[in-house]
Amino acid sequence: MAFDIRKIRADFPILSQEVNGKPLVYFDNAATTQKPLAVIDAEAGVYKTINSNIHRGVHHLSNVCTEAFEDARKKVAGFINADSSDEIIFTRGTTESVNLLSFSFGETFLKEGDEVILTEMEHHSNIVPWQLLAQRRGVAIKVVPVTDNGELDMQVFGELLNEKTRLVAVAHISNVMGTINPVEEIIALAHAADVPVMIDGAQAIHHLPVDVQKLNSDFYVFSGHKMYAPTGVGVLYGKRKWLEMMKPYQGGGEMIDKVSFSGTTFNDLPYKFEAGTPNYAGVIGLGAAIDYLQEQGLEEIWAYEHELFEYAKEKMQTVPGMRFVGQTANHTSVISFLLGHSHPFDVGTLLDKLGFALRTGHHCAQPLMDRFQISGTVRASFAFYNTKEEVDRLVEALLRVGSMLS
Ligand code: 7TS
Repeated sequence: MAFDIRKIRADFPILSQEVNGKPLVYFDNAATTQKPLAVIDAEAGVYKTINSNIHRGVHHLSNVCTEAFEDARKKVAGFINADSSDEIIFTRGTTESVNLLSFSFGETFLKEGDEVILTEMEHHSNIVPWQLLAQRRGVAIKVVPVTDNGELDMQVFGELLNEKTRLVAVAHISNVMGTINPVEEIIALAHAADVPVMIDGAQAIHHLPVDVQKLNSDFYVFSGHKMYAPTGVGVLYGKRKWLEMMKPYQGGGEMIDKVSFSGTTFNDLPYKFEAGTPNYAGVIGLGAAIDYLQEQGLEEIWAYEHELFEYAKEKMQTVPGMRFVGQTANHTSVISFLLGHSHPFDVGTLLDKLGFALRTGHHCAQPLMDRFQISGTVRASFAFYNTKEEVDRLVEALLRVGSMLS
């Protein structure tokens, strides 16, 4: 299928508007992506036609809504090639998935003196839940450093792995630099030491093929809203053997088998981890996002994004004073930069006046900012509805902003 960018952009009504009197250029896709009509209509369609609480009813609407919800679970399982849809736990997003894992895995397997390995480039949501666990259970956190060019120091990773390590939790792609981490190698090394691995796929799930069985990752987490689906829905994939052993996270309806005051037994997977009424409209929207991506052609999307990213890197490099933060060969979708000695906030504010949506600041990765001794960056992040013309406009705008601020 030919990649028809005009047709694709027509699927995203939000893109065709003006901001500050200029056509909007949306380059904040790492924060959240825009939604195609197919997703908006699917979510609205739930409320228009089948809204009913799931799993509990004998009546028609409840059954139809439950079927649509479970159908979306199968689509997610297929999308990441999970062995079974029982291994797909729906959450509110990556953050809740990490909190679930740190709590349930921690309460089940970790004790004082055990170690968890993280990296210096993690998003706060893959740091703070582990720190809370560390405080609760006396667990130590070890951190893989980042090299000057923005890669993980794999030698130190090898040295940190030891008989006290219980889990490695690492981003697939850095939300600041776009570095694609060598997750296959990390998983192989960790498994050789009998240590399971959680991959934070928030920035990867929509930019790369993710096959959890091929990766052999024990856990893989991501958010719907970063992959063109509604906000408020996310996924924790876990291998059945771990999920079955893990204690529940939240208690409530749906996650139980039998409740009595003399003792409660829990439901089977995946429901054991899905207490309460879930965001079924969002989950059904996530299923629609997967359908939409597959209809456009994943290979075509990834090839287009790659070309756009390479184009942006090359063009942006020509702007005087341009300094990229993180320069690895193996990176994608995100470019963090500083412009001369200008404050990122000033650059972002002036770009906003020209119609550009870019993010500035620490990007919820303060340890990484400390590593590079900077307070923040300006970040451009791309999606398949962006165009080379938009990149050209950004470069022109950066030339203007650069001369205004110098
Ligand atoms: N992990 C990574 C790598 C992320 O980029 C983010 C969000 C999260 C976890 C948390 O995801 P959430 O959906 O639960 O919030 N990253 C960003 C960002 O870079 N700008 O805004 C949100």
